[in-house]
Amino acid sequence: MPSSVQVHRIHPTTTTTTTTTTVNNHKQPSTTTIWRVPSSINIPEDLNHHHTHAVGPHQCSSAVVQTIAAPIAAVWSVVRRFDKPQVYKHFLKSCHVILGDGDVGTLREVHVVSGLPAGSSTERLEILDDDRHVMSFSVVGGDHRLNNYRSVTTLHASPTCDGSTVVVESYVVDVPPENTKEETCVFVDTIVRCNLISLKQIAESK
Ligand code: A8S
Repeated sequence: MPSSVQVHRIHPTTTTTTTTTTVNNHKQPSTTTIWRVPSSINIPEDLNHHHTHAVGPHQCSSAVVQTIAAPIAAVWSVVRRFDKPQVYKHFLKSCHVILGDGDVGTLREVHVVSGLPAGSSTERLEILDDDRHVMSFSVVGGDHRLNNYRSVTTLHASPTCDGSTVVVESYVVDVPPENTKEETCVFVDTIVRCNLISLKQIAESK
């Protein structure tokens, strides 16, 4: 059966720079990679920097893109609710705001459904831009393996001008010591892809 769902694993453009850092008085080279979404994904110029991540040697970064046949306002009304991620993130069974009132700096604690290598996660709202449709959060604690996770989600009017919305969600995260970058990206991409497919279903039925 043909599917209208469009999800892409992005092959990024990266720039690697080697810098020297001093640890315990010893100079050590360390490599930071700058990750960018490829130009084939038409992200408006003023939003591009949100998907440009500095990726350390033990981190990985990727992005998922999803087209949704609903207006930006309908998609944004779901994405902007930092207090209610479980509405479309079906790996979450609950969410409680532990600090703040929905502005930048608000902290939430989410609990994950059973079967995943995680129990809970404490997350901080980093960006909520209602004009440009940008939201970002970072993981600041919890009981899981995705240390220093940070994601940015931006919504764009589709370049086909058919009233649909393109969602771009990119992230950077530490690679757990016992995993490879590839394994980590496959794991996270799968979660993000499932979330965006569910976001599509909810926004399209509004
Ligand atoms: C999001 C994205 C991710 C959430 C991950 C990647 C997570 O909530 C789940 C399993 C984990 O192992 C880590 O947008 C963590 O929520 C579902 C608890 C952080």
